[in-house]
Amino acid sequence: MDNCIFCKIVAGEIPSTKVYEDDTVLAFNDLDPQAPAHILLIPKNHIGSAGEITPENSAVVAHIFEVAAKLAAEKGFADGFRVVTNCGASAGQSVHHLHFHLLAGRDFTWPPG
Ligand code: DGP
Repeated sequence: MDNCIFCKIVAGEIPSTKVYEDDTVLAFNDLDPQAPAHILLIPKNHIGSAGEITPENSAVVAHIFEVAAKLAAEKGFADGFRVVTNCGASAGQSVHHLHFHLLAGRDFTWPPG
């Protein structure tokens, strides 16, 4: 999609520190880390947000969670990590391409702010 930062990262037009890639999913380090480990997991195909997940495109979401579990285990965070997606401006979504934040390496509070 034109003017989507994460589509440009998928296309290699914007550099990123990739930590995982396959045919449908890309994971890379967040530019502004909020924890010692802060990885973004995205579908390669553009989905605007969690609010646009449908029966037709939802398979990649399950795959993203498989990748998140694999990365957390590989990096030694299987005992405690957080996966979160912000949907809409009022929830803090700033990039309108579905992404899941995988955060680990520190304690987290609940509820989030
Ligand atoms: P959110 O606020 O939930 O939409 O999260 C967007 C995240 O994307 C935020 O933590 C910062 C990150 N981000 C924005 N632009 C870039 C970029 O060009 N590269 C990388 N690696 N991360 C980015």
